[in-house]
Amino acid sequence: NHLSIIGVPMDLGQMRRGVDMGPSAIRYAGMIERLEQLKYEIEDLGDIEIPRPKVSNPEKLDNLRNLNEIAEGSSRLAAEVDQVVEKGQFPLVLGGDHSIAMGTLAGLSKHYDNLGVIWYDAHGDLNTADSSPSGNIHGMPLAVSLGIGHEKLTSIHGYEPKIKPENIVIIGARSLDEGERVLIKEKGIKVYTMHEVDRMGMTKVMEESMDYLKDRTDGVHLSLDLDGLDPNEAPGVGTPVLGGLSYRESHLAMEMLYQSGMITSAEFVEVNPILDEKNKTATVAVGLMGSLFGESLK
Ligand code: DIR
Ligand code: MN
Ligand code: MN
Ligand code: MN
Repeated sequence: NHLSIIGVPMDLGQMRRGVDMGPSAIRYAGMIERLEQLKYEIEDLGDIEIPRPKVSNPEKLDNLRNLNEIAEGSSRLAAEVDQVVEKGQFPLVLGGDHSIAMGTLAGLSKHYDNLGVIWYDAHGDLNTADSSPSGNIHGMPLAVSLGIGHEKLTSIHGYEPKIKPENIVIIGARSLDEGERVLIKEKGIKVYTMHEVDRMGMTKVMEESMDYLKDRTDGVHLSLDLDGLDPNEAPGVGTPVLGGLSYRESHLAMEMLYQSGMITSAEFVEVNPILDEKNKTATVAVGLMGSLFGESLK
């Protein structure tokens, strides 16, 4: 019942500045006060230091923009997350763009034989330098964590792979690149696209996802990209995609995860207050944390 909060002011994994202010925006939206009411012991460990790229026009080394800085920042995050888990505490990581998930998973996964991952996102984040249309590393962390990608990234924290394809569930996908579709098929990764959410309803999607992960994993990390939600409800994200998960579906999902008791770590990423409307997206993120940590249940 001890939450350790780690901010990661990372904006190098994509092209739109401002997402490095995500951790501040989330704190400003009242996260600590909200979680304290839920009888958790909260420790805010502050922000990880992220190296700045040396040139104003970021190098797109091998179609991997800011590779070295991201690898370095992720290693620092991995070390911090590792320590938190070592102490038996729950790591709650605040992004920052989604490239930080490579570091989070690197720090977590050595503590588990079969770490499960729920990837709540409009995107698959399963690109490699070869398949990426953008060269943006925030579109690659799930592939990297499977051990697929540039060695500087797959080897973060000194081991690979971090996770197994059969321990992943992607929820909310509606923008998948060709190479990502191939990888999903090839590895048999479980995906609930918006089509399935619409057809089955969020209740069934979550029941199935949790059933699926329950027997095969010994811990489950929630990696929640705010662009999984519809941009009407979470406008402060760098790559909005119409037709997303609703506010209510998302709260339901968080409440069901809380009731299951299976979540052992979490991260909330891609909050960009510069692109936001009056800090709406950070406020949504804090609300979802409230539900994930048991707010709405008596
Ligand atoms: C796209 C966008 N698939 C890419 N990815 C995003 O650049 O790889 N991930 N926005 O969150
Ligand atoms: Mn993402
Ligand atoms: Mn996304
Ligand atoms: Mn390798």
